[in-house]
Amino acid sequence: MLGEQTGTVRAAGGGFVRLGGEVRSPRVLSVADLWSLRRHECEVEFTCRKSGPRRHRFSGPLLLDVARLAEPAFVPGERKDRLRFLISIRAHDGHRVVLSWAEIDPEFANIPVLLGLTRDGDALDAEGPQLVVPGDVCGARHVSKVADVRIRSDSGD
Ligand SMILES: Nc1nc2c(c(=O)[nH]1)N[C@H]1C(S)=C(S)[C@@H](COP(=O)(O)O)O[C@H]1N2
Ligand SMILES: [Mo]
Repeated sequence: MLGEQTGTVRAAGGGFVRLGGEVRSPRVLSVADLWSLRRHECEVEFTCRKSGPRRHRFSGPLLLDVARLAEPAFVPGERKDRLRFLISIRAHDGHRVVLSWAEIDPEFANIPVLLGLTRDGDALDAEGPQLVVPGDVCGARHVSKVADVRIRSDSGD
């Protein structure tokens, strides 16, 4: 459901992704909401220091399209304003990763980061979507079981 629901995410994974932070339109996205967005596909290869080489195929919406649903609090049309923003991704098991907005911004690095809804052909509906960062050498940013996506600006001095 796209809407104003702001309750907590189910503790044990899957079901919902909370989307918030410095945004005009925070929301809780259901798996069905994510499936309703335009899907992209990608194949990634990475090496984990612990478990060795891996290759997976994912499909799902762009993180950019998901993040835009929340209407990040940018100054409209100001490219440099967007450079202050970052995206924090948190998984149900506590694994956390931060991206800069510029990594996914079409006017900067334009990396097609996905929120994968399928991995190797299997739906991830029960555990929740998986962040996929094409081009990464190590697999640690391919965060599975995503629970929270928070958009924030650097307001330090
Ligand atoms: N939620 C979550 N996602 C995670 C991790 C984790 O600990 N928690 N580990 C990462 C690391 S270090 C790697 S190498 C890959 C492993 O992917 P695999 O399941 O294909 O081996 O998942 C990544 N995603
Ligand atoms: Mo890893």
